[in-house]
Amino acid sequence: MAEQRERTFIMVKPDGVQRGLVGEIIQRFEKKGFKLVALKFTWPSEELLQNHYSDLASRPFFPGLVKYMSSGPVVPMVWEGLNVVKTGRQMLGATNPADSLPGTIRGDLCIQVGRNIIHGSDSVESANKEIGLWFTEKEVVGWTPAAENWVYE
Ligand code: IDP
Ligand code: MG
Repeated sequence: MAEQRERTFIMVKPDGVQRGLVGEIIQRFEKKGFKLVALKFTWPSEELLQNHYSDLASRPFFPGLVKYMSSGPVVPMVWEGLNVVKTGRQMLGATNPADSLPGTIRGDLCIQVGRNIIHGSDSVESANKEIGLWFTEKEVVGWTPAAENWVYE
């Protein structure tokens, strides 16, 4: 079904990698029932991050954001499933961890907005832009999990 093939771009930021939270974050999306279709470990360039965050270029925190995000390796991923963009954002919690509810990734695992450990696309359009920026078409892998009929009715 087409609606089960919605995709979102999720990325463990450098602080999430440095703090050893990659496994915990992947586990939350796996346990939920979403399907991993792409993943890599990479140290991104400032140029890629300026492009990724181009909507925020005029914001005062933009230079610090690019510096933070390019300070070490990150784990970009693509997850697929029904309403995965919106549900993924709910799983992340509010941008500022001071406002993120307990139970969300940011609510449980971080404290400050400038070290909020994870990125998630805010719309299907952003997801498509971000997936295209971080992955080639070949790197996004279509497959059918054995448990699919136990996740979807
Ligand atoms: P989002 O990551 O929840 O989509 P955006 O508003 O798109 O939030 O901001 C992108 C990222 O920029 C945030 O996740 C955070 O790392 C950083 N950021 C946003 N607002 C601030 C701020 O006021 N100070 C420092 N960093 C910020
Ligand atoms: Mg955003």
